[in-house]
Amino acid sequence: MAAQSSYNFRPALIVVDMQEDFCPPNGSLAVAEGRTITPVINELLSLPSFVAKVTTQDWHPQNHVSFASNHPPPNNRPFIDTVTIYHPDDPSLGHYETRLWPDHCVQNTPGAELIPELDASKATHNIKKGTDPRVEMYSAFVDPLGVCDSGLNSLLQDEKVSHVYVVGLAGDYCVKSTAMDAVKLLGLEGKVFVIEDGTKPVDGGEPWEESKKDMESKGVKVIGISAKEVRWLYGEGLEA
Ligand code: VGL
Ligand code: ZN
Repeated sequence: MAAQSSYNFRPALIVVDMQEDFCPPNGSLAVAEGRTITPVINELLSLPSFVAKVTTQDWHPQNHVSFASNHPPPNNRPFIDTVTIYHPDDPSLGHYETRLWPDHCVQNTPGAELIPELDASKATHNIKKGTDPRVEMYSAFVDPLGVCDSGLNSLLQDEKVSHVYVVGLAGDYCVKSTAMDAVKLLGLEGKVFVIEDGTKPVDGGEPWEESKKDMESKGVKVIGISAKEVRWLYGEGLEA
């Protein structure tokens, strides 16, 4: 493969859901070691090479369909049970199974805030997602049935983004869906990178290995912080 040239390198950074509820010690849906990735993310946020730096926030109304508390027992155990979500306009337009969670990231509550140690002031944009109570939306772009569009796709298209770097929480849910949608919606096969040192999964071990394979099979590259694709951000390895 030819070296990446600097004149058509227009990378974007997406920092997914670095919110209190996804972090120990008090988050209702805390991802193990979720806070520990913040220095890696802050280093990326400090780089001038990104044409857009987007933070996202899971931003649910209290009556959100993904909250176990909004479903009747006995099949409403958080982390364990699932529900079927139908297209809100017409069930024949599509449906999907989705996992139930504890209440989390309720709009305008402390749990929905970005963690204070994240350098969020360096971001150029903030995207709120999961605001429609009727649908689950892991991707920062759209929900699985195309009911809600966050505007992120048109934002990145307007900036003529050539490569997308995705970090944040959780690796196996919102980071994964966001990265796969970046490939699909922006047509960036092989140019969307999940930096593994900048994410943590809900389910580690073998499920996380499977998630990484799913991403790779959809044109996402899962890379480490020392990869050449990260060095490009420092102007290294780019041809004039
Ligand atoms: C997420 C579960 C529920 C995430 C959001 O940000 O990965 N996971 N809502
Ligand atoms: Zn959520």
